[in-house]
Amino acid sequence: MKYLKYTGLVFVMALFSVNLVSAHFGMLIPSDNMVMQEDSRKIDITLSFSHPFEMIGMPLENPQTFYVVKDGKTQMLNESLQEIKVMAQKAWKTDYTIKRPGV
Ligand SMILES: [Cu+2]
Repeated sequence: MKYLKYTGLVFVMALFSVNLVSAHFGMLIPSDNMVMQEDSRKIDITLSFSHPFEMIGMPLENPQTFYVVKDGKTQMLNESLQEIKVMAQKAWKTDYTIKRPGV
């Protein structure tokens, strides 16, 4: 019985790790994850789609909507998106200027 339980656990772990490694992710990565007082207020945001653990890129089509919401107000960022390549596949980039803390 003890053996069975252990086998079950290993099986669940194997299932989980296989899922994690073969999973694909939509990634939105800022060039700086903590903007301090003395840092530039302008950050780059990269949008991509891939299997990052295997370094396999997949094309990300131009998003229909891409925006920032602050105090219930929506700022559209679609027009600022520039096409780039991430892991040899179509991806997007934008500059975003932070105006004040909390944005
Ligand atoms: Cu996938």
